Amino acid sequence: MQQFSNYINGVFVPANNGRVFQNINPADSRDIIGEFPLSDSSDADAAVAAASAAFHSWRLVPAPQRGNILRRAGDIFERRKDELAAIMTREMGKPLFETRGDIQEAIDTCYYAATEGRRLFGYNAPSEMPNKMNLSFRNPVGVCGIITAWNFPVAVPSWKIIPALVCGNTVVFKPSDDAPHSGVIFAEILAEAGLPAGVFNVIHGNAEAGAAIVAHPDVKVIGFTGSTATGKAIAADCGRMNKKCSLEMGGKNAQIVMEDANMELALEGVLWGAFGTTGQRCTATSRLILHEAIHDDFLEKLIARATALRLGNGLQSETQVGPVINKRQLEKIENYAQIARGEGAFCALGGERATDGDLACGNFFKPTIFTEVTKDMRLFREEVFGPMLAVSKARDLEHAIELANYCEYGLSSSIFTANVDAAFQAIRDIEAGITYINAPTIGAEAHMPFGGIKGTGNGHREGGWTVFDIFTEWKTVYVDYSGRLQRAQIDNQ
Ligand code: UN1
Repeated sequence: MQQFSNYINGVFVPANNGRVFQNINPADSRDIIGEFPLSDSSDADAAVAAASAAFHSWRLVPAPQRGNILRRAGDIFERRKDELAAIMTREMGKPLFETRGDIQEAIDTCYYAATEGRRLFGYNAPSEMPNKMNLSFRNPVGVCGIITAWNFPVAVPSWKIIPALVCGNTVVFKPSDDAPHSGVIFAEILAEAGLPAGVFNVIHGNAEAGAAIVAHPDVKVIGFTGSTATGKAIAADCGRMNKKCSLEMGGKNAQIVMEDANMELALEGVLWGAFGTTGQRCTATSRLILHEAIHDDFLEKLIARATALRLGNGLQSETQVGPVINKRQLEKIENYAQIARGEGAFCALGGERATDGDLACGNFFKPTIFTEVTKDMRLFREEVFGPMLAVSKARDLEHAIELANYCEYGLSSSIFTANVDAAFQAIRDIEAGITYINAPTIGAEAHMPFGGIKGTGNGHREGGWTVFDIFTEWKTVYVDYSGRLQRAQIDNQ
C-alpha cells in the first residue's frame, strides 16, 4: 500500500507517533488509496516551528518575487492538471471534468496572486498638519493555519494558501482526511515552484491535528472551510486566544424561478446547481422555490431530466454524478430522506441509495427531489450536503424572497427571471453573500469576493482583493517632516 507523509520544513516525514489512517475511494470501497500520517500536536508543533522560522526571511522577500513563485506554481498545476484531476476524482469522487475545474480555480488563484504581488495596494491620505505625510500599507500576519474540507481539495485550499503566501505569511495546512492526497500534491507543486523550505507545511490527520494548529500560540490566523459545528468551535477557541479567524461554513442556497423565466435555462441551472458535485458544495442549490404559476410544469420537466442523470465512478467519462464522500455522509443523507418523509414532504424522485451493479461498492445516493416542502420542515432549513433538493411554492416575488431568506445561512442564491425589476429587487433583498441572476447558485470566480452572511461566515471574504484583509494587518505610518512637534487635534485648531 502506498505510504504518504507530512511535509515539514521542506522534507516529507511520517507522524512522530507512527500512527496512520487509510483513505478509501468513495466510488469503490475496495480501492484503498494509501496510508497517511495521523498527526498529533507534536507534529503540529514541528510544522509551526518550521513555519515560524521561515517567516523571518519570507516576509522580507519582495512581494513581486513571491508572486513569481506562485505564478510558476500555477504553471505546474496547469502541466499536471490531468494527472492531478485523476488523483482527486479517485479520492473524493466528483467526475473528471469537475476536478479539472477545481484545479483551474487554483491556477486562476495563482495567477491572480502573482499579479497582486505587484499591487497589494495601501492607502495614502492627506495629513491634517502641514509638512506631514500619512500612509498605510499591508503587513503579513505570521504563521497561518489552514484547515479545509474535501469537496474542493485544491481550489478551496488555494483560495487561502496562495494569498497568504503572496502577502508574506508562512502556512501550516491540514487537508481533510477525506482528501489528503491532494494536499501532498500541493506541497510537491509549491516546492517545485521554488518556495523555500518551511514556508509551506502540511500535516495530515483528523480533528486532533486541526485542534492542535488552532491552539498553537504561534499560529496567528486561522482560515477554515468546513462544517458549521467545527467552525463555531474554532471561533470559540480563537476568541479565547484573541486569534484572527476566517470561517467559511454551511449553506442552504435557494434558486428562485419566476413565472417569466427562461424555463430551459432555469432547468439546466437547477440540475447543475443541485446535482453537480453530487450536491456537495457549500454553494449547492439545496432549495428550489418555484412561482406557483409554473410549479407543476417545471417540476414535471425537472424530474424527467434528473431521472436521466448518470451516476457512476467519476473516472468514467459518461458519469455526471459521482458518489458521496463517505459512509457517514451517506447515512446522514439517508437519514434526511427519512426526516423529510416524516415531516410530510413528498419524495418525487430518489430518496434512497443507488446499489445497481458496481454502484453497490461505493457511496452512491440517487438524485433526490422532495416537493411540497414547507418552511417549518428541517429539510427546508438544514444543510444536507448531498444530492437532495427541497422544492417549495411561492405566490409572488416577495413571498419567494421571504422563503429564500428563511434560513440560518446566507452563502449563495439565485433567481431566474426575465423581469429586470424583479432581478434588482432580488439583488437588494436576498440575504446572501452571493446572488446570481439567471445562473445557478454555484460558479464563483476566483477573483471576486467569496463568502456568506448570517450563519455561513464571520464577516470575511475569500477570493479577489478582499482575501488580503484576512492575511494582512494594516500598518499606518505618519511621517512628520516639519522639524517641529505638531500635536494632532491641538496645534491645528
Ligand atoms: C465550496 O462549495 O466549498 O462557486 C466552494 C462554486 C465553486 C466553489 C465552491 N467555485 O461553486
